[in-house]
Amino acid sequence: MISALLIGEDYADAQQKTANYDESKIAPYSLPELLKTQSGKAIANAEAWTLERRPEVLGLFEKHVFGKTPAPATWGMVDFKVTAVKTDALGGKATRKFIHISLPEHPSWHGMDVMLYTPNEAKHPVPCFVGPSFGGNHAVSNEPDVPLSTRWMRDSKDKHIVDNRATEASRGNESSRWPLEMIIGQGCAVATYYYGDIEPDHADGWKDGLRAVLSPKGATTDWQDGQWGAIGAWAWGLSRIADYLETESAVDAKKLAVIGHSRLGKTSLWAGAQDQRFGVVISNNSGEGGAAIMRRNFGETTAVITKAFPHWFTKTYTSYAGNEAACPIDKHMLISLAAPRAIYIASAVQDEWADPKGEFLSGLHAEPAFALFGHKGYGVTEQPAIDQPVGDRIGYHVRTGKHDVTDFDWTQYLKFAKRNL
Ligand code: GTR
Repeated sequence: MISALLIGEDYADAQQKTANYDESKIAPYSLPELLKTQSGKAIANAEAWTLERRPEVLGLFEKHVFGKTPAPATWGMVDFKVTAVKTDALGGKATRKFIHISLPEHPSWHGMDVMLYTPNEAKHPVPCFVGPSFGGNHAVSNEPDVPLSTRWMRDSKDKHIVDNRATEASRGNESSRWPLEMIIGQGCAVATYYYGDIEPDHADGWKDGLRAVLSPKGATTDWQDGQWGAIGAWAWGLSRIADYLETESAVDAKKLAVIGHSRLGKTSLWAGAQDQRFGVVISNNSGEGGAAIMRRNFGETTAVITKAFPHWFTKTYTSYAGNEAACPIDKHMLISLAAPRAIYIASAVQDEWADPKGEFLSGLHAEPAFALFGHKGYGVTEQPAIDQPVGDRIGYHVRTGKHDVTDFDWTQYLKFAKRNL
């Protein structure tokens, strides 16, 4: 398997030399019909959507893209332990808590460490953003007393990851993507965890993670079609944070927004699709395998992503490489799974690899599902100008700049979440 992976120079070539970035070279395609069941029955109202089509679409994503999340009986009890509380975090503006989440029936899983910031000024429980990080809690926060993650991380000179471990110099290296003071200043909370707490992000990472722990064959599991991949496992972690937040008095657990960037944007979409406690779902530059229409041959393709990152998906997904038309889903259907809740899709103009237009189109073609509930989508049919957010129940913008999460993005998410939660 390893030898077939698309890595290093081959991956750079796929991005820079062989990928199509020419709109006129996109072959014509037709999207699977959103408001028709697989057996051809028209879906005409919200009830039929909720009872028939939504579960069917969710099942299609389980079967063909992300795999099925095991049933709760598989993991059993979930334990929450508050390990530290600091009431004067962020210069006194916030309370910071660490919560260790573990599975008492599966002690071989080391558990996950959630970092929660809540605003001290709040008089009532507040809305909360829930999202995974690439670099760990110490990378999200600049506060020097945040414990360094001790989990596996990909070596990186820039991020000061040495021998697959974070170092003191890694602190704050993701903080520009998590403007904690701005979020707290707007009266919202934020809860995050390191995605590697669930599973290290490489082809064999699952052997040292939750998927092996929960699988009867452990690290010798031969993953089958329809069984969960890493994205499914990371998304599971987000739902466990929601479980905890239901017990947290500073947070209004009826007002949760799930957020993620890039591969973690794919994760956020999948968490939001499965777990309807997330009233707002946010996809930041999620691209291929996320919000981008897979039938558009622009930027990253199914062939590239399933060769570079097969462990993210269920096995079946690979069979759609170069054969997207055979796949019974496209990503407008992933967006539609948020209905009647609210969803925001964000692109960056220089992030062509993620196909900004394809990300826009998935929201546009999801609108009929929202309309069944009387909700408006974008309110426009063409991709808006740069830095011009649009949308009501489905939000969208394409911002200036590169693949990243910026204050501009967060400004829109805060407005959108407050309006829709
Ligand atoms: C890229 C991958 C994208 C995106 C990104 C990221 O290499 O091709 O689909 O997920 O990684 O997560 O940063």
